[in-house]
Amino acid sequence: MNLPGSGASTPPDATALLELAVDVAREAAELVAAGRASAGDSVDVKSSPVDVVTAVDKASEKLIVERLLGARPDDGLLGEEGASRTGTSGVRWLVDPIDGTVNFLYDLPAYAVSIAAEVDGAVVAGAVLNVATGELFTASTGGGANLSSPSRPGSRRLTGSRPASLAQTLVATGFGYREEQRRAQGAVVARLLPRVRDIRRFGSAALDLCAVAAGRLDAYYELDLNPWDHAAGALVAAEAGIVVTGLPGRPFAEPMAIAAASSIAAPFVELVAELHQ
Ligand code: LIP
Repeated sequence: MNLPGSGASTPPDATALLELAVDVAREAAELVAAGRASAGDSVDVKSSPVDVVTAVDKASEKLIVERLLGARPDDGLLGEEGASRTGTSGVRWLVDPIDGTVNFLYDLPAYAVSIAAEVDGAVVAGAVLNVATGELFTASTGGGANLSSPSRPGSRRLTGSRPASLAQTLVATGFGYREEQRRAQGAVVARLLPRVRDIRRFGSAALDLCAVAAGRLDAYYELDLNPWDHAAGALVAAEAGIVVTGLPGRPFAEPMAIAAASSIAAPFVELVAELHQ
């Protein structure tokens, strides 16, 4: 979709921003899928020996940046692999070229291209495309959350799940890349496990948040995520009626990201707070 090429970007309209995010995510997903077999050929490390980035992550980000700023030259952008630009249009893109890079490296089918558009600091449109399955999660403010998948025609409106109690709640979480952080996070999981139905660790915050929106999980929490990890997925969850919040008195993802089905959100937030005292 070509926006008017007048040099000045058109005023931000959430639906138009979402369409652009989807178009670009689809193209980036093709590149990522084509690079899967050679993912291990070129791997660098970032914050720790287990925090990796592949040449495909970098190529995906380069393509996404070119497409988004090609269509909207006055926008800002922040990408996981270093792309950073201050715009003049009031729109900023939050880009994770491959969320779940370790899964990508191991060919575990849970890695996604995640693109979100923020207007004046608020996320208004988001697309998360699971490259391995082709499932596309989308949302725009007030427009609801939807899932379209290659195996089903059309798209499905997402409304989350309704677990009866905390003990019946299926929880996902994630861990950082630093040893001492992982030790602390492991200790929290040990205390959480007897209090909920079970735990899942899928390895992609963007897909975890979308799974809560789709009712495939009842709740998710994770510490110290970056804006590109959660921006699009958190909007999908919120537009599906999921409670998206931080610890009591704290904003979402500062530092705790919590997404929970409304039927258990209050006791779940309390429990996560208790375990992180
Ligand atoms: C990943 C997150 C995941 C977290 C991992 C990692 P990446 O992002 O999506 O939730 O547990 O440690 O941060 O690095 O694959 O883009």
